[in-house]
Amino acid sequence: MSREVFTGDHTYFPEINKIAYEGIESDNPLAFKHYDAQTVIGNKTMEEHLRFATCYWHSFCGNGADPFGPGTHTHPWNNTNDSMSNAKNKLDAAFEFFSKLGTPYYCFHDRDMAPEGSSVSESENNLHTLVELARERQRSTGIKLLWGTANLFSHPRYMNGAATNPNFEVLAHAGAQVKAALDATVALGGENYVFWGGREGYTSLLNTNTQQELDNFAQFLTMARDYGRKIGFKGCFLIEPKPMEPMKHQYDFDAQTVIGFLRQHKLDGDFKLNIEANHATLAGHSFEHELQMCADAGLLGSIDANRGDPQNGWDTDQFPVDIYDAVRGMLVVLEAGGLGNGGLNFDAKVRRESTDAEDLFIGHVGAMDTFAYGLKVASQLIDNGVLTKAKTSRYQSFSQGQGQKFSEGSLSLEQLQAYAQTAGEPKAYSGKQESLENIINNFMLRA
Ligand code: XUL
Ligand code: CO
Repeated sequence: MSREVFTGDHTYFPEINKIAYEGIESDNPLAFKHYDAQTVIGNKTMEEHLRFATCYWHSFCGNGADPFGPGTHTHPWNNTNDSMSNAKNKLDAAFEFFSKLGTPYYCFHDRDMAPEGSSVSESENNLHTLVELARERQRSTGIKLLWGTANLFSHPRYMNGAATNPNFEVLAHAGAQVKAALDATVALGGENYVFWGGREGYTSLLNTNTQQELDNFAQFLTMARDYGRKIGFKGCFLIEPKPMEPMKHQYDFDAQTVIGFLRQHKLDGDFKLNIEANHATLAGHSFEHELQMCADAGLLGSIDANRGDPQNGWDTDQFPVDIYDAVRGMLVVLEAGGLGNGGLNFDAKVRRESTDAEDLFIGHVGAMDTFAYGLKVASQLIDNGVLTKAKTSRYQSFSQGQGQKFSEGSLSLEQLQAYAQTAGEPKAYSGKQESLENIINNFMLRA
């Protein structure tokens, strides 16, 4: 067991050292039990498979405020009256956190990193100043940008949407913000650029022309894609589906809705999807269902790893600790060939009542262990082949005889009818769900 001595900055989290791997016998809340960055699973290290990212907004901007009361988390980087000084301090705190925790990536919205100014130009200048500093911190720590994005939902001007706003003046502001956020992402070597459709949706059909809003949305994304490619962005554009909240109807409802939209507007060559676990469950799906829909379409881009609360119908953004969910999610990811340019971004926040500075580290440590465990078990299941074999044999009637002809498109409906007439009543085959579930449990209990 190596105890790495942390040589970086100790200003904002002086009590916390570099988080080390101590193995499953450890009781240290500030040590990894499963995540050992350099352990090789299959053909890659855990670090390369999982590509963990810390998110800037929940970790360094959120303060525990809710609709019923103000923040409960006091951040030492917010201690002056000057928003630019606070933003610079926050950047230092963020890079101290990433370095101590060992997430190789981070993600941010423009307004997380730099405050909005009183004009488009002032906002752009603020962002530019912070991006230059972030570039320097990235260079000195080796930490990289998984994705950048623009916050097109907090400012009151976006109350009726950004790219789907009924007023062109607002859409133009959103365009200016996306341009600057793309410039920032490229300057920081970002590997992806995300669009989460914050207020892209509507509340009432009585005042909404949905067709025009969706056409405008596609036009806006096309312009952003063209500009990104023009300035040399080689990464992936991502759309993050969510069915509701803040709007009643969100246009990017779920994976299949977004996949259809991207294909309809010929954006599927440049865009993939960023699947968030809590958004999946809000849409009435499971996390792994959403991942599978993307994988089937060849559009699995990245993951916002978190979880909802089974009793609450809103986006609680809790740290992912459900090891079963992680196994099922990682099975889809590994079978799809991995995350590619994407990663696992912890779009998660500590609870309002979790007020110690160490809680933010502990939340991430548990989440990283959960996915490291999921990766280990999923990889063992795939190597064993038991699940693949069961699935292949369930569909084997399409690999031979008339079934194969059907799959190849060389049977007519009349031929299907003629076949059914002679074949007799089909034999019943068990789906074996309980058996497969028990196999997963057995692998988990042994891991
Ligand atoms: C909101 C959400 C966002 C996106 C980025 O529910 O998930 O934080 O991930 O805008
Ligand atoms: Co998210």
